[in-house]
Amino acid sequence: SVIEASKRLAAYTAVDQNVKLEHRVIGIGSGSTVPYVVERIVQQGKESNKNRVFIPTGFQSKELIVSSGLNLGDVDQYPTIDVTLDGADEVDHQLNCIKGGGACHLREKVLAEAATTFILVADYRKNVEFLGTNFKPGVPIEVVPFAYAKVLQNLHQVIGSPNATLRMAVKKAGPVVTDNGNFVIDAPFDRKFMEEPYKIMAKIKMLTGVVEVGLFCHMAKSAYFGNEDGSVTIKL
Ligand code: DER
Repeated sequence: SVIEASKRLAAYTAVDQNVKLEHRVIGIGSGSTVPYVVERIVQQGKESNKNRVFIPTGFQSKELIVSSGLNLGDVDQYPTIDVTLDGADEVDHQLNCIKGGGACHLREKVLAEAATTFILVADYRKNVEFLGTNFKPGVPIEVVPFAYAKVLQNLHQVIGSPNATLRMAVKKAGPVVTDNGNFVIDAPFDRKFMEEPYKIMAKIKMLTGVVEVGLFCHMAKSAYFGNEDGSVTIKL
């Protein structure tokens, strides 16, 4: 499909421009775009990859690294990462992004922060001027199960997201449970909040019981978007 082709284009371009031979510790994100990142890295050949180690951002990411025959590492062993490549749900013109559509944003943010260089790869739907333009579920928030009702109430009554909801699973009864054993709340906000995502991220983060917020502000070095016409847009 056009969307899959644009994901592959973004991922291949990002790898070609940012994953050099001297990069040995590489963070791999989650979602449906990062498999193309791994595909392109594998194409760099066994010689290039034999001295590298790849750090996952969750179960899916770990499975992807292992099934691709790449060396698996742990963020405990490699607290500093040369380059992390990850997908995103939306990216604005300041490279702020919504992440967590795949409920993996806690470990993703750890590896984004640990990376000297953090690179985003996405299809054209994610390239927006303001967060919330296309990605309608809202800001993903990982919360401890014990506190989810309280966090929901605070979002509804205090923070300004009256339509925030607990993310329910599709192929499992009950809520989505993250790789860390927590729940996810999706909190939509009006455009005015999304003009200063850092402010709303900080407010949400202060709510007792919140583990991590799916707003990554001022973290990415660049973002690669594959376009429908086969071109690539790079935001710096
Ligand atoms: O959950 C995440 O943050 C993932 O990176 C995900 O949102 C990326 O989505 P994708 O499947 O469109 O790459």
